[in-house]
Amino acid sequence: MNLPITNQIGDIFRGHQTFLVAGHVRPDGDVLACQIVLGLTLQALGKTVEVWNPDGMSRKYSFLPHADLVRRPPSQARAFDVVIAVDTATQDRLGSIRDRIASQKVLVNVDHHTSNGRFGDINWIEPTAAASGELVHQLLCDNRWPITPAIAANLFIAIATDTGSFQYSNTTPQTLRIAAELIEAGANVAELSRQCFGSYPLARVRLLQLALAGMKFSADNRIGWLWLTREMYRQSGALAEDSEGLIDHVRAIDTVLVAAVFEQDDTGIVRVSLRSKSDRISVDKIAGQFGGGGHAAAAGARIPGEPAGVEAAVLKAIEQAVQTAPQG
Ligand SMILES: [Mn+2]
Repeated sequence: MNLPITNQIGDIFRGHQTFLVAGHVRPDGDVLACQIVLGLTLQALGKTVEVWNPDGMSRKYSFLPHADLVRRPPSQARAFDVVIAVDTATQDRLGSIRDRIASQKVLVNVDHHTSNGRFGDINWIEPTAAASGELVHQLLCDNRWPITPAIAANLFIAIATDTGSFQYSNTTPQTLRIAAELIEAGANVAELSRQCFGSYPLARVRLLQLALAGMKFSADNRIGWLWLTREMYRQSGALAEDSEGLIDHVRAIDTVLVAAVFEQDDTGIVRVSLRSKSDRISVDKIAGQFGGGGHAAAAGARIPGEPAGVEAAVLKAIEQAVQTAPQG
């Protein structure tokens, strides 16, 4: 008999004792909240559990209930019965966690990225889910594990952040049904939204101010992009995590179909984030040309090279996609 995957994962949870919940570098709200919820659920089952993110808990999401569960990996490797990777498309994205796992019996991979490399022993990859938080919610429901107010708050933020507050095309009727259940289970929408979307550090706005000054457009203003330079970070006092969501200011311009944000890191790599507002332009295909991936409406890549050269190559690929997109 083939058990549903949520029950297979439930059996793995029930049948083992030591667990690691792992999430991707440069964490977003979805991965951090899912990591916390899986950690709380395993604790409630009486398991020994570690929750590691290579970058630790970000300042932005430290309001999440039980945020202190999320730790940076220790310097010494440790052995676990089960490692659960959540919201993490490739093992690369686990960063420093990879060499801090001495051994594991089972690797469980739970994610909603189309590009997920299916690197687990058990892979639950569901690209129709708006957020990994939807999958974690289903895992809890199918196994009749309780959704406490703290868990509801975390899952609400997981879904609210990955859907841009329920605005992006990944928002489905099911997304809103789950959100409704989370509100019934104790998620306080107004308070959580204020903490998540209405409490930006001033330094982040200063960074935005500098970046918008250099914003550029092409293809009749259908493509908009900006750079976040190290000099801008220095001047504004912003942290790397403050860049999350800045792309929405380009995306939100009426003529823009594809928005891009470029950022040079310290290792000669340019990080590119892409957003599409057209269901005829899939930015994961553009990112894929440069070794990246993601979703149709939101994707990214890390590209080695000089800033000007990378910008020109990416812009050419975007222009190609915009020009050849079917009209409708
Ligand atoms: Mn996600």
